[in-house]
Amino acid sequence: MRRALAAGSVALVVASSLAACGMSTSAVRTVAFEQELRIPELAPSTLENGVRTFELTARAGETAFPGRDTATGTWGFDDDFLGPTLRAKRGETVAFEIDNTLDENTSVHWHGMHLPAEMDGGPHQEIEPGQTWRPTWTVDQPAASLWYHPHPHGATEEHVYRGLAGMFLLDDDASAAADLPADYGVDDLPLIVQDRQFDDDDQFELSADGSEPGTLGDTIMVNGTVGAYQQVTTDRVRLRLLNGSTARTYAFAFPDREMTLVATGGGLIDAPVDLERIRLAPGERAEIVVPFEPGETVRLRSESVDLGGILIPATAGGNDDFDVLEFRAADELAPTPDPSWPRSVHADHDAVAEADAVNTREFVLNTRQINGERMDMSRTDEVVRVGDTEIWEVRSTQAIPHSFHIHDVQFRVLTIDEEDPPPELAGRKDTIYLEPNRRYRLLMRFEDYADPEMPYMYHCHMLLHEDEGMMGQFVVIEPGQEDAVGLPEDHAHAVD
Ligand SMILES: [Cu+2]
Repeated sequence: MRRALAAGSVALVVASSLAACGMSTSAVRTVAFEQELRIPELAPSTLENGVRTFELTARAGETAFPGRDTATGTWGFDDDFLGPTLRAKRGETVAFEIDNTLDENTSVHWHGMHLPAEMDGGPHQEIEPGQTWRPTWTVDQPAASLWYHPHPHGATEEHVYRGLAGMFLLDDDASAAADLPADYGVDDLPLIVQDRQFDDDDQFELSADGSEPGTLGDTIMVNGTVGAYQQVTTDRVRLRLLNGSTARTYAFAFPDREMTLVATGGGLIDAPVDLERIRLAPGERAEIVVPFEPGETVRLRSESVDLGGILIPATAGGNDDFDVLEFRAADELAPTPDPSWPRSVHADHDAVAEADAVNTREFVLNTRQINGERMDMSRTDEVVRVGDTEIWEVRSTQAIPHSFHIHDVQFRVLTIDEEDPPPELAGRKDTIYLEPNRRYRLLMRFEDYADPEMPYMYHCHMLLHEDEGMMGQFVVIEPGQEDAVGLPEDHAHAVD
């Protein structure tokens, strides 16, 4: 069976015989690169008494995609499809008024953000139709390319697929002083890379045939543009890559040049690193700087991707190899400096030391369960003491793609099995792809915001898996507090 997403309803249609074999559609269509890349607008905000306020409205609309006879029912924030780019500085207090004009509950999760659990926008903060949600917090973390998307209980995949997603850029002293292309939409490009499958009526269609790790669409879009090109006017361009797909993992590369990695999902890395390719699973981000020659045309590609197991590629799109975005360089390119940036004044505060870890927890992902349990909104799985540094050992024991995302914190990968992580996994991150049967040791510190009544989430970011229960909850509490969400009897956590 397949789920066709019409404008406001979910219709079931009979599966094609091809889809019945349990494999996702894996061939990506070849398209002409003739549409100018859409650059999401920077969301307007007001600044009053140190509070930067944004307004967002989740709404339904429609979008005409090239080569389609019929407009596609899509959702967006303040738009027919996708949402504006939010931007704030470290130290600012941000506030939001978020209206839900859809006819079902949604939510807005600030992926990668350090913030109070009640502001996190997970399944405990759903916004009912016609209601307004007003979260607020003070930004206190390094400059980074984060994003926002819905996280309603059991319906995250569908809401993201319909188009509710946008980028959230944070700036700080180091990013402001960096020698990095920073002209938004010109040489500093937000790139939300997604795939979609269309049904016979040109509507988005989620597979419901048991495909792993979810629907792999045959149409690639960047910022909602299919077959996109971007004019280049400088000799280097910064790409803020976001894998905004629900299931597809990409291996981004250029056919003929290296890329310089400058930031992972949680912020700038210690020093630039040249890479031939970078793998990004759903929810992961990276910032790269790419050199261009005058007058050339070149395409960013996604190459066949190593998903960590010989059985995985054929069933999970790993063999796909396709173009993503075309760059058309002008005959004269303005020069830019070599990428570099100063150390942030907050660097000592932000550093997390392995020697400070007071606790190690283990997480095993298998069959839509984490540690043998499916998500239960009334169960607290882990209780963490505020201020503690911990190591979370995470592994998937199943030969299908899984990943691990932790709300509230950015972590550092200490080791993968017993080895040091590669450079693209060595910086601050909040989401990591889990190659099967490998042990990822993640180091993090739970600063601020103790709240015994409201949990944060950790989960697989393959959104079908998340919706089907591959998620758990943790609370952050002060010493002496007790978890008030409700602990299972066999899962007692003593906190002194
Ligand atoms: Cu998963």
